[in-house]
Amino acid sequence: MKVVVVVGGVGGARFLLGVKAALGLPGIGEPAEASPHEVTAIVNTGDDVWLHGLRICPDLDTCMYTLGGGIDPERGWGHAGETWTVKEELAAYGAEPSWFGLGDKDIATHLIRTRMLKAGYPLSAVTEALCDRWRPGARLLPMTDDRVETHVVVDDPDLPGQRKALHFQEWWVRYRAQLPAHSIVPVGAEQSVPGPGVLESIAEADAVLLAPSNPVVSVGTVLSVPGVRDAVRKTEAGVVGVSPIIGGKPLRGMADACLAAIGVETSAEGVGRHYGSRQTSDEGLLDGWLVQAGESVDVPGVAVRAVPLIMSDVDATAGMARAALNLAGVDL
Ligand code: GDP
Ligand code: FO1
Ligand code: CA
Repeated sequence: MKVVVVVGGVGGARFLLGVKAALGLPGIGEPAEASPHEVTAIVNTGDDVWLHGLRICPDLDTCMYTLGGGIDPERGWGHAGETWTVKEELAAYGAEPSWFGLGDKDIATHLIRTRMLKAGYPLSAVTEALCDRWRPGARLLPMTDDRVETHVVVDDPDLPGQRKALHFQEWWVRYRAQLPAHSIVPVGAEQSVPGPGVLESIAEADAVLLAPSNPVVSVGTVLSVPGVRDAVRKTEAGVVGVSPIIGGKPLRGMADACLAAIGVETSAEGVGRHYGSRQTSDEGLLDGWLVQAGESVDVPGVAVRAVPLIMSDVDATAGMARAALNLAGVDL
């Protein structure tokens, strides 16, 4: 069984743990063993940023550390047991940006990535090399090897009456998405091409799942890479999405600010309709849509099922993944 999952960071990574468990693949710390099942994650790289001369790939690292057992579970990003000596030293120099914290252990990842990128290796090869250590038990494919960086157009906080495009990280981390977004743009996406294996894995999948990731700056950015949306529309696999919105709110993070920017209501129904039906709409993606148990949602042309969607532990998440795979027509 080949399962492809479109993911961002925390929501995507936690969902991947459930997909692996649903397929009986080894969990964190368990030895790898032969399996007929294979999980491929297509990971958003629009959050990526150059800082202090280092290439940071938050969603790839969140997936890698989560599946590899190194994530800080409370923060949801960076290493468990992190120390912050370099951050403090940078602050003592007055080095900017001071609003983004790189942990000491995390910096080792960025040093290796940056060195390999500068030596000419594509991000996909760098990611594979980093995964040799973390052994996530799923293929982590960057959506593209090209530079795509999400920017957010806001009213300039320093120059009244003017607009300014901020890197997504500045909007999200520095301003906590509190500056209303006029638009959210994946800069570079139009010229980008899908990373190695991205289109092939979608075409060959038995099921394609859209994780409960941010619909705009995670799943939406992956879909903005030319060819990806088409591949999802055309695959013979069933395509099922999982709502990140429960009771009209994102479970964590500021996805509501992103949805407002593209004029989509923050509700399971709003996001389901935004993704749309593969059968009855020209741009739509979904055959099935999972929403939280008890919610009543209508998405024309899409089979909607309501199941518990809180990823409180791996067992609960595996239940969600089983429901998604089942709705995609896969018998486990
Ligand atoms: P990010 O890149 O770290 O922001 O993470 P993602 O884009 O992968 O996922 C963020 C989304 O995950 C948020 O919009 C949350 O609503 C959603 N999310 C987080 N935890 C849960 C959960 O337990 N259940 C569901 N259904 N969604 C969740
Ligand atoms: N998020 C924060 O809120 N503050 C930080 O200082 C921060 C640092 C950071 C470093 C490496 C990394 O991989 C992620 C980091 N994040 C931080 C999380 C991350 O930038 C955002 O939550 C995501 O990009 C949104 O998905
Ligand atoms: Ca992200």
